[in-house]
Amino acid sequence: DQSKTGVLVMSYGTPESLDQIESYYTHIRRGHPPTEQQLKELVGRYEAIVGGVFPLRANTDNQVAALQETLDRLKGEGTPDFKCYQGLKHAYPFIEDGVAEMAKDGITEAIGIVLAPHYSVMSIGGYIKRAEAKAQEVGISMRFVHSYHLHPKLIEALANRVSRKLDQFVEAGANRDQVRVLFSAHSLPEKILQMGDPYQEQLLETSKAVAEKCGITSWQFTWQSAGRTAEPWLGPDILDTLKDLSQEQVEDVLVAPVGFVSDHLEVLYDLDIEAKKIAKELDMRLERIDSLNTDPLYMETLSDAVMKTWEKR
Ligand code: FEC
Repeated sequence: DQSKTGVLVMSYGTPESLDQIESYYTHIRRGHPPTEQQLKELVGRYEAIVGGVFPLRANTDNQVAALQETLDRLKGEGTPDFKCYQGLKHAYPFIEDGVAEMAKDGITEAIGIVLAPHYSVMSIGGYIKRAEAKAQEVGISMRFVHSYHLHPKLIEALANRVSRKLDQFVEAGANRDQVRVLFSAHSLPEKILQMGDPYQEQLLETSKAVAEKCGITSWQFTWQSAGRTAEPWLGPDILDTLKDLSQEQVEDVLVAPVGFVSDHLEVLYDLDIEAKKIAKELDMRLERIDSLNTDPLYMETLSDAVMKTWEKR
């Protein structure tokens, strides 16, 4: 259908059953299978979050459907009909499958967007490279949204969530200013800094904008979920940050994982289980803001970014 403009909505991807974890992990490791021990640990983490259910699978489906509805609803005069397709980095349907599907439907023009707001050559750059290569192969002209980390609606959605949780701390007897807000995101290898990568700066910009919007001064940024490899990763890691905060006598911590947009392993395990356990040992109260998932403000952020990129074509 040539009258439609494709929207390739890209996301990380997750296994769909416990027996798919090994091939998923092998894909993440660029074809190198994990050791038995590594595999066992990862299976254990998935089992700990929800026992055999992979929440990112349904969450991505829901986000893509909600974006389609939002694009249909906000379509203006002169905007084309957009049709969303899914393309995942490490699971079916892969990025290449999504592009092939668009070609099968006769689409010749498409916009690509990733369900992650901050650009790094190692994250968003990787998605774009694969989509672009496949698009060229099948003759689709594609343009990409590179980041949307300061979109006013994204900042508003995140600020609402931070404020809501701070209110709960206050209801439980804490002083609002004494709650330390920890903005966090997935760590990447330190070498990205030498490459002039904007990832860290964009994350700090989002954190600052959200802090300003909710009028908080007691905040800092920290990394999480660093890979288990020998090379140095960006730090400090949240588990070390919690230990430092305990030394500073901080008792109340609110984590805002602004680098993630959905409930999945890195939030449900790394924060809700691992970080909470350390906080408990340190006698701290740790809460986390709700994930964006299909928040209408997030969907409008995505839809606006898609339309702006289409207008610039
Ligand atoms: O719920 C789920 O099933 C998937 C959760 C999940 C998300 C996610 C997002 C990001 N990652 C990023 C970078 C890396 C780098 C490596 C790496 C490794 C893993 C492993 C699992 C995993 N990641 Fe992930 N990531 C998720 C899951 N990630 C599982 C493998 C075990 C481990 O190391 O913990 C290291 C690869 C290597 O070995 O070379 C680098 C970045 C994001 C956020 C942006 C995005 O969503 O694309 C960056 C969700």
